[in-house]
Amino acid sequence: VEAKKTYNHFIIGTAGHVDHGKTALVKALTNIDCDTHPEEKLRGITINLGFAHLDFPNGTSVGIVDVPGHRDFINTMVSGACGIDFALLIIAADSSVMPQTIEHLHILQMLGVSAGCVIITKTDLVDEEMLMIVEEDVKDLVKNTFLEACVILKVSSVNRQGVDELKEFLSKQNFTKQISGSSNLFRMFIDRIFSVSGFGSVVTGSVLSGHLKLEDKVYLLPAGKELRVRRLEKHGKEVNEVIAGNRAAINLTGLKKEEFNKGMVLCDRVINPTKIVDVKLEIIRTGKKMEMWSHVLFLLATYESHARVHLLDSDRVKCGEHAIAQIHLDAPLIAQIGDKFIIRNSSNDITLGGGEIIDPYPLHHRKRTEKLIEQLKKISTGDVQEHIAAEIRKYHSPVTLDCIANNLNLSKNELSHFTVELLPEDISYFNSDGTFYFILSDQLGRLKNRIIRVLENYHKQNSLDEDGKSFEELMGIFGIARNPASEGVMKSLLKEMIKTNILRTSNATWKLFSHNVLLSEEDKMQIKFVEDFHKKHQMNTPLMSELIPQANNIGIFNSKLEQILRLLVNRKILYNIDGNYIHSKVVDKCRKSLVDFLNARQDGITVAQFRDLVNGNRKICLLLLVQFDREGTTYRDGDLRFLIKQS
Ligand SMILES: Nc1nc2c(ncn2[C@@H]2O[C@H](COP(=O)(O)OP(=O)(O)O)[C@@H](O)[C@H]2O)c(=O)[nH]1
Ligand SMILES: [Mg+2]
Repeated sequence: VEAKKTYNHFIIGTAGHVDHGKTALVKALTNIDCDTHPEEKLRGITINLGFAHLDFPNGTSVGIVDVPGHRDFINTMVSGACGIDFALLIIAADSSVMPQTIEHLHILQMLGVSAGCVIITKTDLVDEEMLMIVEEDVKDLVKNTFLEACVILKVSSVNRQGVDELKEFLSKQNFTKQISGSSNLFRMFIDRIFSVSGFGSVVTGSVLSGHLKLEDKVYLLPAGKELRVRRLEKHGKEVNEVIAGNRAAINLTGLKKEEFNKGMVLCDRVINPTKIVDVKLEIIRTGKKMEMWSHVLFLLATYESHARVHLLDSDRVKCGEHAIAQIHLDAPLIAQIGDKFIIRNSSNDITLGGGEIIDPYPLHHRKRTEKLIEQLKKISTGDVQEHIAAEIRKYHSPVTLDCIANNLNLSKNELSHFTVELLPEDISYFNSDGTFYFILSDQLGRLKNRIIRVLENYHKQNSLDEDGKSFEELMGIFGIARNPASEGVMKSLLKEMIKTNILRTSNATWKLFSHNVLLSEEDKMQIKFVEDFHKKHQMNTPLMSELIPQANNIGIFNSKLEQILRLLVNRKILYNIDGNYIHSKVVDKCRKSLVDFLNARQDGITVAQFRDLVNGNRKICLLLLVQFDREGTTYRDGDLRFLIKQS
């Protein structure tokens, strides 16, 4: 079990209509002016994200992201709102709820923000009665959202009325979240990049998960470039580590500003980009209905791309309804399961809805089958069990649990919630020495049948062979799909087939349990012929070139001859010494002479002495000595051979 660390980490984000006093409120709280850009100063509106931090007396420092409220900058608002933990929905008392108040609230809701409060600003401009009306509007607005029943605070950034109360309220929030330990993936969407003279490139962003230390390696994705962390800052202060929930500024060695594109991610490992994602999505109450193949703009943190939505479980989704869909993106995306996104219409003027990624690397679903939809609904619950099952289903060959966990970036902690026995029935598994191998059950069935058919065929073609096929030969069934996982499955499956009396082993091969060599009268006659041929040759090495024509003469042709030779070897009647067959009587007789000779004297034997001893030609003598060395009767030292003393 992994140790859980508790960190103080939290990001507050503003939201609300343009000119309602968001930036002014952040300044009143933190004394930091977020509208620093000349154009922002000139137009008096926020265009880029603003960043500030609120430091509490107890030492906690909380990051604040100030977003633009203007309808033209919704994409920027989405990128800022991604990664926030607590929302300040800001509404000016003199104008009450306006279009982007509603739109921002929808976006926060879709992004899964779950905590926040409403702040009515500019209270200095209105009377009590107006304030009460605005408060009623607010209560209507937040019904059925995460802000239903939230605290509503009234503030003026001009006369500072309510500012201290707001600070007090924020300081009482629980700014700690448990995040699991070291194996969590570090991920941060980059929202700004700039060059600092003497330091190189600095990037900033909200850390979505994991942690990063000085000198760590990081990758800029999807480009895949490896970089090193030279300096880290959190809220303007140098630190050694940044973690999930921090606003971080990271000075990177190896990065040039030109190599950076909007939507890029920093990660502590390489994650493959994707252009198709499976999602569950929701169309907002006041949005527009969506058809089977809609063109949309897809926003995920700083990433944006045109996309087509392929609805899977319905032909259209009405306002306020949910759907399961496959989204085809124009630009490569780095995403993980559970990432939240927003969709807008393709001309980027209406927010349609949003949702959550349930599979970042799905197969292309050409058909909308019941089975597929049922499986997607299951994984949309976010259950690890179902995600693992879905990942295994993408493979057409065996796969290990390690590989699946790696694909899904599952930490050990997340994996501990996985129970192999509870996998759906369409997936089979083997546990071999602690390694889990998965294969789809129908693939396993086919593999089993292939093994049986391959052996049936072999036995039919080689009726005199008492053996079956070797492991290597059986692995040929996988063809090019052969890999360590397929070997693991084959090993386990063969074991299982032996246990269930489908197979037997013999001489390091596998054969059908039922396979027995039955010899006909003709077989027996032919076997006797081949045995006699070798027996009568005695010490003259029998040559295949002599055997073959003689065998052919009496109707033994090549494959049959091979089978007979193998049978005689298996029955230990012939020795096969490097493709030369010598009768066992000859080998045994010579062995006995050699052992007697060596037992009588201690100074070994040369090849020439052995030839005289057994009275054979040079070729057969060399073969015999090789056999005696191999079987462990003798050993060779230079020109001499000695007896290996049997203990
Ligand atoms: N009277 C008054 N004016 C405010 C208050 N807060 C902001 N303003 C003014 O409202 C305008 C818009 O404020 P700003 O913070 O830029 O709004 P934003 O677009 O929501 O960030 C500016 O001219 C501010 O000076 C307030 O509490 N009282
Ligand atoms: Mg502003």
